[in-house]
Amino acid sequence: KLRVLSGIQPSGKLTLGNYIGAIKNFVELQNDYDSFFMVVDLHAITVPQEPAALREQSESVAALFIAAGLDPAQAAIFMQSHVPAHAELGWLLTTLSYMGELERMTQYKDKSEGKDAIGAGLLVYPSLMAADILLYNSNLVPVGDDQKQHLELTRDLAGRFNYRYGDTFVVPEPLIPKVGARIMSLDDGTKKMSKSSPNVGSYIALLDSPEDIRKKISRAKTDLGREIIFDVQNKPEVSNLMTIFAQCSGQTIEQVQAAYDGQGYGAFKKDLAEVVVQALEPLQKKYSEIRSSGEIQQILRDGAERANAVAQSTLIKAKEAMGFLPQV
Ligand code: AQP
Repeated sequence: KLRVLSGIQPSGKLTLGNYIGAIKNFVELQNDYDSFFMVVDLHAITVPQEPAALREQSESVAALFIAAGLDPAQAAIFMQSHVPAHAELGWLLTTLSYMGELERMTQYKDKSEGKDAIGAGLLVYPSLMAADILLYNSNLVPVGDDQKQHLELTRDLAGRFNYRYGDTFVVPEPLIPKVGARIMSLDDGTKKMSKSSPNVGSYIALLDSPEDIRKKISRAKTDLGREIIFDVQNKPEVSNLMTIFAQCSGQTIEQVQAAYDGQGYGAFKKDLAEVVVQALEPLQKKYSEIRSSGEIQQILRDGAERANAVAQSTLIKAKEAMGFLPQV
Protein backbone atom coordinates (compact mmCIF):
# COMPACT_ATOMS: atom_id res chain seq x y z
CA LYS A 1 0.00 0.00 0.00
CA LEU A 2 1.22 3.49 -0.78
CA ARG A 3 1.54 5.80 2.19
CA VAL A 4 -0.19 9.12 2.86
CA LEU A 5 0.69 11.65 5.54
CA SER A 6 -0.51 15.11 6.44
CA GLY A 7 -0.93 17.38 9.44
CA ILE A 8 -2.79 20.38 10.78
CA GLN A 9 -1.50 22.98 13.24
CA PRO A 10 -3.41 23.50 16.48
CA SER A 11 -2.84 27.24 16.07
CA GLY A 12 -6.48 28.30 16.33
CA LYS A 13 -9.96 27.05 15.56
CA LEU A 14 -10.03 24.93 12.42
CA THR A 15 -11.79 26.61 9.53
CA LEU A 16 -13.84 25.58 6.57
CA GLY A 17 -10.63 26.17 4.56
CA ASN A 18 -8.78 23.52 6.57
CA TYR A 19 -11.73 21.16 6.10
CA ILE A 20 -12.26 21.63 2.35
CA GLY A 21 -8.58 21.97 1.46
CA ALA A 22 -7.30 19.19 3.68
CA ILE A 23 -9.36 17.09 6.13
CA LYS A 24 -12.15 16.20 3.69
CA ASN A 25 -9.51 14.66 1.45
CA PHE A 26 -7.81 12.79 4.32
CA VAL A 27 -11.10 10.99 4.88
CA GLU A 28 -11.32 9.93 1.25
CA LEU A 29 -7.75 8.63 1.20
CA GLN A 30 -7.73 6.57 4.39
CA ASN A 31 -9.30 3.47 2.84
CA ASP A 32 -6.86 3.17 -0.02
CA TYR A 33 -3.61 4.22 1.61
CA ASP A 34 -1.57 3.43 4.67
CA SER A 35 -2.46 6.68 6.43
CA PHE A 36 -0.81 8.90 9.05
CA PHE A 37 -2.55 12.11 10.15
CA MET A 38 -1.13 14.25 12.89
CA VAL A 39 -1.71 17.38 14.89
CA VAL A 40 1.47 19.37 14.28
CA ASP A 41 1.91 21.05 17.65
CA LEU A 42 5.65 21.59 17.15
CA HIS A 43 4.77 23.76 14.14
CA ALA A 44 2.13 25.71 16.06
CA ILE A 45 4.78 27.09 18.46
CA THR A 46 6.59 28.89 15.64
CA VAL A 47 4.28 31.73 16.71
CA PRO A 48 3.61 32.32 20.43
CA GLN A 49 0.90 30.06 21.91
CA GLU A 50 -0.66 30.33 25.33
CA PRO A 51 -0.09 26.89 27.01
CA ALA A 52 -3.71 26.31 28.09
CA ALA A 53 -4.99 27.30 24.65
CA LEU A 54 -2.45 25.07 22.91
CA ARG A 55 -3.54 22.11 25.01
CA GLU A 56 -7.22 22.70 24.31
CA GLN A 57 -6.74 23.31 20.58
CA SER A 58 -4.55 20.22 20.23
CA GLU A 59 -7.21 17.95 21.65
CA SER A 60 -9.85 19.78 19.66
CA VAL A 61 -8.05 19.22 16.35
CA ALA A 62 -7.60 15.52 17.10
CA ALA A 63 -11.32 15.23 17.94
CA LEU A 64 -12.23 17.10 14.75
CA PHE A 65 -10.21 14.61 12.70
CA ILE A 66 -12.39 11.85 14.04
CA ALA A 67 -15.60 13.88 13.88
CA ALA A 68 -14.87 14.56 10.20
CA GLY A 69 -14.67 10.85 9.52
CA LEU A 70 -11.10 9.69 10.11
CA ASP A 71 -11.17 6.19 11.51
CA PRO A 72 -8.48 5.42 14.10
CA ALA A 73 -8.73 1.74 13.16
CA GLN A 74 -7.47 2.66 9.69
CA ALA A 75 -5.38 5.81 10.04
CA ALA A 76 -2.80 6.51 12.71
CA ILE A 77 -3.91 9.74 14.41
CA PHE A 78 -1.29 11.29 16.66
CA MET A 79 0.39 14.37 18.11
CA GLN A 80 3.63 15.34 16.41
CA SER A 81 5.26 16.04 19.79
CA HIS A 82 4.55 12.45 20.89
CA VAL A 83 7.00 11.23 18.26
CA PRO A 84 10.44 12.62 19.18
CA ALA A 85 11.94 11.66 15.79
CA HIS A 86 10.23 14.71 14.20
CA ALA A 87 12.26 17.26 16.17
CA GLU A 88 15.43 15.23 15.68
CA LEU A 89 15.20 14.73 11.92
CA GLY A 90 13.97 18.34 11.70
CA TRP A 91 17.33 19.47 13.07
CA LEU A 92 19.29 17.21 10.72
CA LEU A 93 17.41 18.62 7.74
CA THR A 94 17.81 22.20 8.99
CA THR A 95 21.55 21.73 8.63
CA LEU A 96 20.97 20.74 5.00
CA SER A 97 18.78 23.78 4.24
CA TYR A 98 19.97 27.10 2.84
CA MET A 99 18.98 30.48 4.28
CA GLY A 100 18.09 31.69 0.80
CA GLU A 101 15.57 28.96 0.09
CA LEU A 102 13.99 29.30 3.55
CA GLU A 103 13.71 33.08 3.23
CA ARG A 104 11.95 32.70 -0.11
CA MET A 105 8.97 30.84 1.39
CA THR A 106 5.75 32.86 1.11
CA GLN A 107 4.45 31.68 4.48
CA TYR A 108 7.65 32.93 6.15
CA LYS A 109 7.35 36.27 4.39
CA ASP A 110 3.66 36.63 5.29
CA LYS A 111 4.07 35.65 8.92
CA SER A 112 7.19 37.74 9.53
CA GLU A 113 5.97 40.82 7.71
CA GLY A 114 6.09 43.99 9.78
CA LYS A 115 7.57 42.25 12.85
CA ASP A 116 10.77 43.56 14.49
CA ALA A 117 11.48 40.29 16.25
CA ILE A 118 11.00 37.30 13.97
CA GLY A 119 11.12 33.90 15.66
CA ALA A 120 13.77 31.62 14.14
CA GLY A 121 11.20 28.80 14.17
CA LEU A 122 9.20 30.57 11.47
CA LEU A 123 12.22 30.40 9.19
CA VAL A 124 13.08 26.74 9.77
CA TYR A 125 9.44 25.59 9.73
CA PRO A 126 9.82 23.97 6.27
CA SER A 127 12.73 21.75 7.32
CA LEU A 128 10.65 20.40 10.21
CA MET A 129 7.79 19.86 7.77
CA ALA A 130 10.16 17.99 5.48
CA ALA A 131 11.11 15.76 8.43
CA ASP A 132 7.42 15.09 9.16
CA ILE A 133 6.91 13.80 5.66
CA LEU A 134 10.19 11.99 5.05
CA LEU A 135 10.12 10.06 8.33
CA TYR A 136 7.17 8.04 7.03
CA ASN A 137 8.48 7.53 3.49
CA SER A 138 5.22 9.17 2.45
CA ASN A 139 4.33 8.83 -1.21
CA LEU A 140 1.51 11.37 -1.17
CA VAL A 141 0.88 14.47 0.91
CA PRO A 142 -2.66 15.87 0.68
CA VAL A 143 -2.50 19.63 1.33
CA GLY A 144 -4.13 22.88 0.30
CA ASP A 145 -2.53 25.05 -2.32
CA ASP A 146 -0.73 27.25 0.27
CA GLN A 147 1.53 24.33 1.20
CA LYS A 148 2.69 23.59 -2.34
CA GLN A 149 5.89 25.61 -1.96
CA HIS A 150 6.83 23.82 1.28
CA LEU A 151 6.24 20.48 -0.43
CA GLU A 152 8.56 21.51 -3.23
CA LEU A 153 11.26 22.27 -0.64
CA THR A 154 10.67 18.88 1.00
CA ARG A 155 11.29 17.24 -2.37
CA ASP A 156 14.49 19.27 -2.79
CA LEU A 157 15.75 18.32 0.68
CA ALA A 158 14.95 14.64 0.11
CA GLY A 159 16.83 14.73 -3.18
CA ARG A 160 19.78 16.60 -1.63
CA PHE A 161 20.01 14.11 1.24
CA ASN A 162 19.79 11.10 -1.07
CA TYR A 163 22.45 12.57 -3.36
CA ARG A 164 24.89 13.32 -0.54
CA TYR A 165 24.36 10.33 1.71
CA GLY A 166 22.83 7.65 -0.49
CA ASP A 167 19.26 6.66 -1.17
CA THR A 168 17.40 7.06 2.12
CA PHE A 169 14.13 8.95 1.60
CA VAL A 170 11.15 8.56 -0.69
CA VAL A 171 10.62 11.79 -2.67
CA PRO A 172 6.93 12.62 -2.00
CA GLU A 173 4.26 14.03 -4.33
CA PRO A 174 1.79 16.71 -3.23
CA LEU A 175 -1.91 15.96 -3.67
CA ILE A 176 -3.78 19.22 -4.09
CA PRO A 177 -7.56 19.17 -4.67
CA LYS A 178 -8.84 20.55 -8.00
CA VAL A 179 -11.65 22.51 -6.37
CA GLY A 180 -11.34 24.14 -2.95
CA ALA A 181 -7.54 24.05 -2.68
CA ARG A 182 -7.62 27.67 -1.57
CA ILE A 183 -10.69 28.89 0.25
CA MET A 184 -10.47 32.63 0.58
CA SER A 185 -11.15 34.92 3.49
CA LEU A 186 -14.74 36.21 3.87
CA ASP A 187 -13.57 39.80 4.14
CA ASP A 188 -11.03 39.75 1.32
CA GLY A 189 -11.26 37.48 -1.71
CA THR A 190 -7.55 37.83 -2.43
CA LYS A 191 -6.36 36.44 0.94
CA LYS A 192 -6.73 32.84 2.05
CA MET A 193 -9.07 31.95 4.88
CA SER A 194 -6.84 31.50 7.91
CA LYS A 195 -7.49 30.16 11.39
CA SER A 196 -5.01 32.56 12.97
CA SER A 197 -6.64 35.67 11.52
CA PRO A 198 -7.44 38.23 14.24
CA ASN A 199 -10.75 38.96 12.50
CA VAL A 200 -13.14 36.14 13.44
CA GLY A 201 -15.54 37.34 10.75
CA SER A 202 -13.01 36.43 8.07
CA TYR A 203 -13.40 32.68 8.59
CA ILE A 204 -16.01 30.08 9.36
CA ALA A 205 -14.79 27.84 12.15
CA LEU A 206 -15.92 24.22 11.97
CA LEU A 207 -17.39 24.59 15.45
CA ASP A 208 -19.19 27.92 14.85
CA SER A 209 -22.85 27.93 15.92
CA PRO A 210 -25.54 28.11 13.20
CA GLU A 211 -26.28 31.72 14.23
CA ASP A 212 -22.62 32.71 13.85
CA ILE A 213 -22.39 30.99 10.47
CA ARG A 214 -25.50 32.83 9.23
CA LYS A 215 -24.18 36.14 10.52
CA LYS A 216 -20.71 35.68 9.02
CA ILE A 217 -22.07 34.67 5.62
CA SER A 218 -24.56 37.50 5.48
CA ARG A 219 -21.73 39.94 6.26
CA ALA A 220 -19.26 38.32 3.85
CA LYS A 221 -17.84 40.75 1.33
CA THR A 222 -19.31 40.47 -2.17
CA ASP A 223 -18.11 41.94 -5.43
CA LEU A 224 -19.79 44.72 -7.32
CA GLY A 225 -22.68 43.73 -9.55
CA ARG A 226 -25.30 41.20 -8.58
CA GLU A 227 -24.79 38.13 -10.78
CA ILE A 228 -23.79 34.79 -9.33
CA ILE A 229 -21.01 34.02 -11.79
CA PHE A 230 -17.83 32.02 -11.23
CA ASP A 231 -15.04 34.34 -12.31
CA VAL A 232 -12.04 34.28 -9.98
CA GLN A 233 -10.30 37.20 -11.70
CA ASN A 234 -13.16 39.66 -11.69
CA LYS A 235 -15.40 38.28 -8.96
CA PRO A 236 -13.09 36.67 -6.39
CA GLU A 237 -15.47 37.01 -3.44
CA VAL A 238 -18.55 35.57 -5.15
CA SER A 239 -16.46 32.81 -6.75
CA ASN A 240 -15.16 31.86 -3.32
CA LEU A 241 -18.68 31.65 -1.89
CA MET A 242 -19.69 29.50 -4.87
CA THR A 243 -16.77 27.15 -4.20
CA ILE A 244 -17.87 26.82 -0.58
CA PHE A 245 -21.45 26.17 -1.73
CA ALA A 246 -20.33 23.48 -4.17
CA GLN A 247 -18.03 21.78 -1.65
CA CYS A 248 -20.59 21.76 1.15
CA SER A 249 -23.52 20.61 -1.01
CA GLY A 250 -21.70 18.08 -3.18
CA GLN A 251 -22.64 19.98 -6.35
CA THR A 252 -20.37 21.21 -9.11
CA ILE A 253 -19.66 24.92 -9.60
CA GLU A 254 -21.65 24.75 -12.86
CA GLN A 255 -24.69 23.38 -11.05
CA VAL A 256 -24.49 26.14 -8.45
CA GLN A 257 -24.15 28.79 -11.14
CA ALA A 258 -27.13 27.40 -13.08
CA ALA A 259 -29.29 27.21 -9.95
CA TYR A 260 -28.73 30.90 -9.14
CA ASP A 261 -28.94 32.25 -12.65
CA GLY A 262 -30.81 35.55 -12.51
CA GLN A 263 -30.94 35.67 -8.70
CA GLY A 264 -29.15 38.22 -6.52
CA TYR A 265 -26.60 37.89 -3.74
CA GLY A 266 -29.24 37.99 -0.98
CA ALA A 267 -31.01 34.76 -1.90
CA PHE A 268 -27.74 33.02 -2.67
CA LYS A 269 -26.14 33.93 0.66
CA LYS A 270 -29.21 32.84 2.58
CA ASP A 271 -29.13 29.39 0.94
CA LEU A 272 -25.36 29.18 1.32
CA ALA A 273 -25.64 29.71 5.07
CA GLU A 274 -28.10 26.80 5.32
CA VAL A 275 -25.91 24.56 3.18
CA VAL A 276 -22.90 25.23 5.43
CA VAL A 277 -24.92 24.81 8.65
CA GLN A 278 -26.24 21.47 7.38
CA ALA A 279 -22.85 20.25 6.23
CA LEU A 280 -21.32 21.00 9.64
CA GLU A 281 -24.17 19.72 11.79
CA PRO A 282 -23.20 16.00 11.82
CA LEU A 283 -19.54 16.87 12.35
CA GLN A 284 -20.37 19.12 15.30
CA LYS A 285 -22.61 16.48 16.85
CA LYS A 286 -19.95 13.79 16.56
CA TYR A 287 -17.35 16.22 17.91
CA SER A 288 -19.25 16.75 21.17
CA GLU A 289 -19.73 13.00 21.55
CA ILE A 290 -16.02 12.32 21.13
CA ARG A 291 -14.92 15.10 23.47
CA SER A 292 -17.24 13.91 26.21
CA SER A 293 -16.40 10.22 25.73
CA GLY A 294 -12.77 10.75 26.74
CA GLU A 295 -11.58 8.29 24.08
CA ILE A 296 -9.17 10.74 22.44
CA GLN A 297 -6.30 9.93 24.79
CA GLN A 298 -6.34 6.25 23.91
CA ILE A 299 -6.62 7.01 20.18
CA LEU A 300 -3.60 9.33 20.39
CA ARG A 301 -1.62 6.78 22.39
CA ASP A 302 -2.24 4.07 19.79
CA GLY A 303 -1.52 6.49 16.93
CA ALA A 304 1.79 7.60 18.47
CA GLU A 305 2.83 4.00 18.97
CA ARG A 306 2.26 3.18 15.31
CA ALA A 307 3.91 6.40 14.19
CA ASN A 308 6.94 5.96 16.45
CA ALA A 309 7.68 2.51 15.07
CA VAL A 310 7.94 3.81 11.50
CA ALA A 311 9.57 7.16 12.31
CA GLN A 312 12.25 5.74 14.59
CA SER A 313 13.45 3.24 12.02
CA THR A 314 13.74 5.92 9.29
CA LEU A 315 15.57 8.23 11.69
CA ILE A 316 18.13 5.55 12.53
CA LYS A 317 18.77 4.96 8.82
CA ALA A 318 19.19 8.67 8.15
CA LYS A 319 21.60 9.13 11.08
CA GLU A 320 23.72 6.19 10.01
CA ALA A 321 23.81 7.48 6.44
CA MET A 322 25.05 10.86 7.72
CA GLY A 323 27.85 9.27 9.71
CA PHE A 324 26.57 9.40 13.27
CA LEU A 325 28.13 6.70 15.39
CA PRO A 326 25.47 3.99 15.87
CA GLN A 327 24.30 3.42 19.43
CA VAL A 328 25.02 -0.20 20.36
N1 AQP B 1 -7.87 28.70 3.07
C1 AQP B 1 -7.54 27.44 2.83
N2 AQP B 1 -8.05 26.78 1.78
C2 AQP B 1 -7.73 25.49 1.52
N3 AQP B 1 -6.87 24.79 2.30
C3 AQP B 1 -6.32 25.40 3.37
N4 AQP B 1 -5.47 25.01 4.33
C4 AQP B 1 -5.25 26.01 5.18
N5 AQP B 1 -5.95 27.09 4.81
C5 AQP B 1 -6.62 26.75 3.69
C6 AQP B 1 -4.90 23.67 4.41
O1 AQP B 1 -5.15 23.17 5.71
C7 AQP B 1 -4.07 22.35 6.12
C8 AQP B 1 -3.63 22.72 7.49
O2 AQP B 1 -2.98 23.91 7.52
P1 AQP B 1 -2.01 24.26 8.71
O3 AQP B 1 -2.69 24.06 10.00
O4 AQP B 1 -0.71 23.59 8.54
O5 AQP B 1 -1.77 25.78 8.55
P2 AQP B 1 -1.89 26.74 7.37
O6 AQP B 1 -1.72 26.07 6.06
O7 AQP B 1 -0.96 27.86 7.66
O8 AQP B 1 -3.41 27.13 7.56
P3 AQP B 1 -4.08 28.26 8.39
O9 AQP B 1 -5.48 27.87 8.67
O10 AQP B 1 -3.89 29.56 7.68
O11 AQP B 1 -3.31 28.27 9.75
P4 AQP B 1 -2.46 29.41 10.41
O12 AQP B 1 -3.36 30.59 10.39
O13 AQP B 1 -2.14 28.92 11.77
O14 AQP B 1 -1.24 29.60 9.57
C9 AQP B 1 -2.98 22.48 5.06
O15 AQP B 1 -3.04 21.35 4.21
C10 AQP B 1 -3.38 23.71 4.31
O16 AQP B 1 -2.94 23.69 2.98
